[in-house]
Amino acid sequence: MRWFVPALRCLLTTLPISAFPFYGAEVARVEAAGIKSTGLEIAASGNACVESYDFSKGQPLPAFTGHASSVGPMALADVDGDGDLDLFIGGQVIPGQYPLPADSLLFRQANGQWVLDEETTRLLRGVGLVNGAVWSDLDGDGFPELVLACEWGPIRVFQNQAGRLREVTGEVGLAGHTGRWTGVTTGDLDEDGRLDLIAGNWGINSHDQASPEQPLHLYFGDLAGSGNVDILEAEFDPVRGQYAPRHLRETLQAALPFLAERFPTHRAWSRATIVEVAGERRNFLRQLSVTTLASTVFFNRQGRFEARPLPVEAQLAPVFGVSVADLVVTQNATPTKLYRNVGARPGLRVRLQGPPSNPDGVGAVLRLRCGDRWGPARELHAGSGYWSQDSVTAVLGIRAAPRAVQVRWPGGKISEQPVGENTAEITVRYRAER
Ligand SMILES: [Ca+2]
Ligand SMILES: [Ca+2]
Ligand SMILES: [Ca+2]
Repeated sequence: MRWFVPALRCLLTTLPISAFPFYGAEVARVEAAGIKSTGLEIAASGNACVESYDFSKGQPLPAFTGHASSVGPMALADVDGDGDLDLFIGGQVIPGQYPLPADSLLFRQANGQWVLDEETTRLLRGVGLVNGAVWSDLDGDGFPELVLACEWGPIRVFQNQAGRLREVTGEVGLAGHTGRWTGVTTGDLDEDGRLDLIAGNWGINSHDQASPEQPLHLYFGDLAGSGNVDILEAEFDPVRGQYAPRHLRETLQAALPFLAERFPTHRAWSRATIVEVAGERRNFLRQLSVTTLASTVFFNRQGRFEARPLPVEAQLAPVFGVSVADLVVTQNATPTKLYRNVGARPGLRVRLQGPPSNPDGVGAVLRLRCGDRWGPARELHAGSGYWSQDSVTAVLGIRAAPRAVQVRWPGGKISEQPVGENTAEITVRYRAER
């Protein structure tokens, strides 16, 4: 079964994750020798492969090889700075084994063919339940970092060292911010030229609460001895200072019949801790924790990230799509919210004309100089969060007389183009000799 997700994107962002067995779609023009133009990759379930679609011929192209994890988000960028786009394929879940971590993949283009990057794919083995992925040049060296929104895990960051990835989640201060992250994108919210992270989470308007002092725990393991993964949701019992099962005795008993014998009364159940519920199977029990459920901005402070929760309106429901326009957040069953960056106003439309293998300039970082001051950095993404994708046309805010647009192309080349005072739209072309 396949879904043509883009046509349904507005609808799908309002639906819960459990409504669909998979998701993920990526639209970018991919033009290189041997690779068909104007491709659309579609994530599919079943054998968990990815297919591309040739719009010009109206037919599917050969599929990417599948793997055991169900495909989630995808993101395109020129990872190695050689001019063509490379494809990250996120593993969202291993069918039937939630919440065990899934594998993700990286394919690179080489001589017009997609080739599995085995070294990076090894690095991404068991990387987590990936709900969102974005390539973004967080350190400004021309090579995009890989940023992953992981459910029951952190926002993971892989630094890109001239095409080779290395995980720096701990070094940049993100390891402790575990959440049920639903999506991630980047944008320069404080206008310092460095790209900040904006990450969707489940919000704080539910019975689940989490903090570093009192994390939300999920216990899982083969409790019934059946070879399957059983899950125990837990909540903190402040009276006994321990974690207790959150569900009613009857509910859990249906899945774990031995509980009826061990806890014959509701009174006994009311005093049960998670460890007691697991009983002699406690050694099979594993635990995941989240320290925050707030959708959060992480400001980029030169190698470290500083967390700041989004306003309370963004916390009312789970966030399933994040896009920087100003900043658009789509939530489950609530209207899409637009957070206006009050420091800027809509202005100059900028379209890039990149090299033939990356015609839209995906991965380029744009800044507009007005008067003597550079405005916020804007990066062009192909894929990011959960069923959301940014436009390849950037609209850069104008607050004084515009002077010039600077473009940092994938690979690090920088070009600058003058802008007239009354210009509404310009195109910046990539020139190989720069
Ligand atoms: Ca490349
Ligand atoms: Ca970088
Ligand atoms: Ca910034």
